[in-house]
Amino acid sequence: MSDTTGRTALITGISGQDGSYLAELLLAKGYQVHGIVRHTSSLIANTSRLDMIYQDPHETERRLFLHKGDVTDAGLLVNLIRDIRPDEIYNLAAQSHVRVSFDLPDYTANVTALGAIRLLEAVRASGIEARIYQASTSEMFGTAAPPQHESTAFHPRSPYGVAKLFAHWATVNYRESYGMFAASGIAFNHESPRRGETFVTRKITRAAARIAAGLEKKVYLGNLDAVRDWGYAPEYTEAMWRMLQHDEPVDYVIATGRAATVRDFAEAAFAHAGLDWRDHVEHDDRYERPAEVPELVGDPAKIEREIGWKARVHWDELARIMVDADRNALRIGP
Ligand code: NAP
Ligand code: F7E
Repeated sequence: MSDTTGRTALITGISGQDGSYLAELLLAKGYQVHGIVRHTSSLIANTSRLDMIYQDPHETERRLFLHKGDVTDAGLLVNLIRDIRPDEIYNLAAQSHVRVSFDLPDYTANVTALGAIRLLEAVRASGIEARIYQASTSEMFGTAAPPQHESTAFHPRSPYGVAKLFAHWATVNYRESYGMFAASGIAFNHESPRRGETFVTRKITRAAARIAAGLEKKVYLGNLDAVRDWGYAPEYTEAMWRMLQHDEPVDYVIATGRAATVRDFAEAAFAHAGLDWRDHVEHDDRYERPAEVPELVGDPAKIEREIGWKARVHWDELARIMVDADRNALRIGP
């Protein structure tokens, strides 16, 4: 790989799960890292996942810069990109919760779909030659039969999936229309101890930890039959970076290729906490979706062959990593 010291990157969604791991990775590689964080009325900014790498604004040697902003603000994006002149831009900002997107379809489209085209247009308007990573998703495949790969036909099943498909094709279109180095990673589910607490893996591992500690007795879930291909988030942010170091802008599926049901994940997580999941998991309709995506299992052959990236952590080890982290957070770790 080429020397990356002194390069500049801009990350939208830096405060999210992936954004925080990617910022750590890029800082370790010598990048100057800029991130967009949203305004909140109650906090200076929502940056708890960045605590490990926070640098005081008065530090002279600092390489992490956080900018107040929002991907719904086109002018902000243009001005920021003109000022920073990044070599690489990672568009991770999204309303990323599938169930929530059914309740907030307009908002989800504005952030997740239009946010991507605003960013692409801002790069074009600023006249710089930044390489752009777009965070596409396996949700775009929807009901397509597994294993899904780069040529599988899309059939999204939620406002989130539809919005991401718009952003995906916008990325392809700007690449083809203007010759921009813009590439989409079609990432399958990836998780970590930093996963939001309402996504199913974290909801399960957090509940297993709290039940083992005697703080709760039950967790309420929706569809236990859904099949997912769960990988480990820090490995997926490494894949994002590698895609932008490639000679050409190419779209890749990022996945482990292994399948498990929500039930399998719950069984493994509870067992690791010394519990039987059947004693603690109850069903609640409110966690079902108007349209479900039944089975997502990726075929990562292309990224393994062309980029040399391969997932190492699979869903059962991931469940153990996340349970250990949630138990440690309660100070009762193994
Ligand atoms: P996440 O934890 O939900 O993070 C989303 C980030 O976007 C947060 O930093 C959030 O800020 C920010 N954001 C939301 N609305 C915004 C707005 N209007 N303007 C600016 N920033 C905004 O998601 P993730 O799991 O890290 O995923 C990263 C990206 O990959 C997302 O685009 C997601 O859709 C996509 N993706 C994720 C997966 C997965 O399994 N994790 C798989 C495929 C694709 P706040 O912290 O202020 O909310
Ligand atoms: O659901 C089922 C649910 O919300 C996984 C996002 O990062 O990955 C994520 O989307 C499965 C679904 O993730 C509950 O019905 C059962 O079948 O953890 P999830 P997701 O919808 O797959 C994709 C790739 C993204 O791009 C998204 O941004 O689990 N499930 N019971 C439940 N899900 C939740 N959240 N809560 C439950 O109680």
